[in-house]
Amino acid sequence: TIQDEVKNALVQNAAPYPLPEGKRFQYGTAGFRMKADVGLDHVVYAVGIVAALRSKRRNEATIGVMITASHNPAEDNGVKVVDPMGDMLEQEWEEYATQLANTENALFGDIYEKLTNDLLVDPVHQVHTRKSKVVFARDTRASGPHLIKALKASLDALHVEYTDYGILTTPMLHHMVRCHNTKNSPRPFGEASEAGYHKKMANAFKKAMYGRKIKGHLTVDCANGVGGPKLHDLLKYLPNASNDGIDIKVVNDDVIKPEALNYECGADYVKTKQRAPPSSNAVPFERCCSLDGDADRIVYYFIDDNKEFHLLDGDRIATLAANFIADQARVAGIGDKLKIGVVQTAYANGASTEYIQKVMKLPVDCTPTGVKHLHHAAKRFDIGVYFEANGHGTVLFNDNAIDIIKGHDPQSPGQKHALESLDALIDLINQAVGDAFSDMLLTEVALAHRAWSPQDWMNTYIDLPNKLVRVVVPDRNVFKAVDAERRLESPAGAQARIDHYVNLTNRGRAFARASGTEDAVRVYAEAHSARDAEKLANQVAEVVETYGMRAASKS
Ligand code: G16
Repeated sequence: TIQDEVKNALVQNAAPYPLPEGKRFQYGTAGFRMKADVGLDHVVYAVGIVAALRSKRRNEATIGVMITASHNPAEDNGVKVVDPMGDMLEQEWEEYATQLANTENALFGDIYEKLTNDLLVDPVHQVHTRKSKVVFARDTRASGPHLIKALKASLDALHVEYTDYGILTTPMLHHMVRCHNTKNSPRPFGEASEAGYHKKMANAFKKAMYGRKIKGHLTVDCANGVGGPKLHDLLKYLPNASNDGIDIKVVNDDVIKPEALNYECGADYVKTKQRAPPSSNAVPFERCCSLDGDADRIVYYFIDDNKEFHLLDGDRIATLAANFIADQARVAGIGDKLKIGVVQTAYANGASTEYIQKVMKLPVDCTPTGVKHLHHAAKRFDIGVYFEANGHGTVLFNDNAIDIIKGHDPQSPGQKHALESLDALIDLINQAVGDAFSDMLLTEVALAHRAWSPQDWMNTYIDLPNKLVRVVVPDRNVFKAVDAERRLESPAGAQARIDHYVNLTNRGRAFARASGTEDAVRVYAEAHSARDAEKLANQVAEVVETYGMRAASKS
């Protein structure tokens, strides 16, 4: 039967991608992530099946698959699935992905059949009449082409209709997915092509600028990743400095040397080390920013006259964006009609949270790490600004907000300008997912409207000194966090030790949580002084080490 043909093809096509012995794969914070050569091809093959099923379950909507390990080292890679509106795969489905990734080749046919039954998806229709649709892309990692081959192998076995977008940034792939699925809807997202993405961004940028001028140039560190070539493409569409546009200097855009990716540069390096890339030769007060390996994160920074480094991270972008949008809404005369809020994680600097609540008077929500959690929480507002401190985030406008912005009758030229700026922001800001290019242009627009230097931006509030530490333990999974990852539920006793040190620290706050993308536990600590923050971080790291070892010796 046709069903047998499909089941056999699934088993046969999997042959070059066996499940490695003794490995257990888990769909984590950002999909599957690991060293690229220890069975990731098997996982990617399985993800092809997940994407096909997901498409079918959503009435043949287009599903995205992105091959990237973002901020992780060059030898790693990973894969994640993008849902029809360009957001992350629905959480319930992460389990199917995990189950399939851990399936032996010989059982792929049977498990596929079982899932089609469980999910009420017709395996025969899937193949011959109404086809599943998948679009995919990869970043610049050397392991990408092999993994794409594995992906195509399972998509071919299931006769999926697919488009290979080649090399893209992660947010560009999310853009493509949403464009495909909203093509015939009342709110089409745009044109599902690279040019379509660049044009949409550039046009919205020009409108949102509204004749404002950007002071000086911006140096963009592309982490030697896919952001480099794609930013060069975007620049062809953006107005340049001599046309009232933006003067961008691209650095760390070497995608030829694979080992250069994320090495001593990029958003994760800058945020974690709290310093500029060693290769930077920025002069005092020059605006600089760093993207990560797949260009979905961005942080800003500058050095002052004393060569002191100042970081403007995701919290700063969130406050700048929320402030700017709330102001424009007030000027437009629609401020009281819109519920604006900010979503952060436990990594948000305490000073930023206080500033948003007390000075900006906006509500703040806290969620666990992972864009999927923040994105979901941001949907509860008319305009939800969400950012992780590491620079991953965006702003969501719901239908109510869009209707109000587009439908309001301006009573003055001032109101009209503000409404038009807000309208442009809806397109400038990538509504599907955090996007470093879009966040960069939003930041530039907001700074230009305020005529702010990075120092002015920095002056809005004073960050509490903080420290991030990475602790390697025998099994990170014994660390289970609760309360938006602010407390450890297990191992028993560990949280009490952390509390003990926190209580001894002036303005101390700290937490530990297992990373979802690296084999380590992360520790964050903040305090009134840098010395205390460092001390607290080291104390908590020691607690993690001790309890990690203890759990290992028991098992
Ligand atoms: C991914 C996730 C982010 C998360 C980061 C670190 O970022 O998309 O939401 O903040 O990993 O996560 P963890 O602390 O669990 O390792 P990226 O840029 O690597 O995709």
